[in-house]
Amino acid sequence: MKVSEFLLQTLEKNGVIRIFGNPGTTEISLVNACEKRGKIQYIIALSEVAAVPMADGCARATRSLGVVNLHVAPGLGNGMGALYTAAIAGTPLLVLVGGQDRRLLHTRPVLWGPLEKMAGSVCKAVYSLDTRHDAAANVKQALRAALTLPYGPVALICPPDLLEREIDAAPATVVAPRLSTLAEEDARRYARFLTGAKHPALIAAEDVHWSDGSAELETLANILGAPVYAAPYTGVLPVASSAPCYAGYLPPSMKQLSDRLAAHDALFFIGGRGLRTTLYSEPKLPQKKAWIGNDSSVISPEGEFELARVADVRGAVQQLNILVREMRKKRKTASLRRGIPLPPAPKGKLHPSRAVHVLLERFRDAVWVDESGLSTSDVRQWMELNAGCYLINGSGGIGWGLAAAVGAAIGQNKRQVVAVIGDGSALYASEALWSAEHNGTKMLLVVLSNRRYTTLNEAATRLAEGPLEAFNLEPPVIDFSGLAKLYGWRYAQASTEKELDAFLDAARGKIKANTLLELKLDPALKPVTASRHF
Ligand SMILES: Cc1ncc(C[n+]2csc(CCOP(=O)(O)OP(=O)(O)O)c2C)c(N)n1
Ligand SMILES: [Mg+2]
Repeated sequence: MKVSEFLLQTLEKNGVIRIFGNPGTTEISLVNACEKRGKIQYIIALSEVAAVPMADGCARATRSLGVVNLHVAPGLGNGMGALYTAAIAGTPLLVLVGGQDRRLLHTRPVLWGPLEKMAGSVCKAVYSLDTRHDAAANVKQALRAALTLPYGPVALICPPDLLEREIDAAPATVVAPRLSTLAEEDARRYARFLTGAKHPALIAAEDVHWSDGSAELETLANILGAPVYAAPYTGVLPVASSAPCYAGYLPPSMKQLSDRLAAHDALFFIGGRGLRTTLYSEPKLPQKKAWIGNDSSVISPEGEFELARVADVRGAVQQLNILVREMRKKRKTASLRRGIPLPPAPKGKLHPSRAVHVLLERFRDAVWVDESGLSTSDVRQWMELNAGCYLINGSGGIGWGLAAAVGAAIGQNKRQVVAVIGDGSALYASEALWSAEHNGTKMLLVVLSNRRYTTLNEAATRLAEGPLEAFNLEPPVIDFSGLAKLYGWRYAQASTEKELDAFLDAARGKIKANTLLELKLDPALKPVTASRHF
């Protein structure tokens, strides 16, 4: 069979059902093979900045490998920002990069470029189909690497002349190495670490999601009577935010984070590679610390871990549950989520905090994708979502959320997907709206129109003398009804609470056609938790 057929059938045998991509001439043989076999769906994105987050969002929402196809050097270049995000958040992604026909490489054809170098800066490994003899092995090796923890993007460069070559190889499932649970003595050490503490805190990251370990983690928290915090910028909610043990997201600043954790005498990090913070402040985490997770490149936030083991997170937490239960009587988990009163309704206006609150109430069972700028901390304050049902970029790189939500909606077509996106963030890859409509999703996209880069103004209040004119996005006022129209979406707007309630009452928790709901906000009204932002 041709190498392209071998590639496709190997993906099929390993459970892949869709490839997101923006193809070119060099990918025609792959798209052709997809259409002919009719098993893997090739989902067209209108740009690479949309294709990569779509594949990433779909992978996270379905807890499975994402596959994305990018066109040679400029396509890979366009996708690199989002590949960076997938790498930081640790999403398993196989990135099929179209190469250039090697028979004319010596002429420096257009679209040629240093693909290995480019992909190597944002992927955990890069493989290439080099000859007829190693093609099958490299396909399998790239796939195996993508399915091996710690997850991240893995590139496979596919020159079109090689995709057309005949090889004699049988597609098969690949066996990725798995992590094992803790050695018995190590498990006891961890159990002693936890039971020896008066007020331990559990700090969870993406590894919990990928190992499907949120229920076990919740059990551990309940046995210990300990809260679970989501580590700053965790890309997928690791434990149900409706659970009494859920204590919220940690803020991405060491100062604020130290304050939040001050009452704890032991910190148990479950997953992650370290604490992702943004603006500098001195770390102050004198507590004893232990870590368990998938990635041995983890760094301790301050001082040293007492214990650190690479292990299967779900299995290890299950072991700890048994041991800790034997060692300690069940304690009651007191909720550490601080209640915050809603601000009063402003006359004739929509308060961003009240809007976020009511949306969360009405779409409790949805998959939420949040890139709501300064409102993010409000979303986290009130969300009562299931584990795995709240996604953020995880890297700080905006322009991911809208397209990732489209990928999530394509992957989870029975679930309601709600994306809450700032007006600035909504415009980096908005062409993903076309892919949503083309694939028949029924999403709700809420755009928070404050006509500002408000987050940057908030930062400028700390880093400069105050808000800056450059962060003002008017004139012209961006008319989101035009964006909805462009891609065949329904459009609704609300600038008062009454209008928002009317929309939500009519929807009754289920959106029947892709709808862009524009919330027209007064930029002077700040989200009530805005000060938690940095
Ligand atoms: C890829 C990328 N480019 C630029 C930025 C810098 N940045 C951070 S917040 C922000 C503005 C977000 O604006 P909006 O989505 O309207 O939310 P708001 O701050 O108004 O709540 C920008 C440009 C970034 N984080 N990532
Ligand atoms: Mg804005």
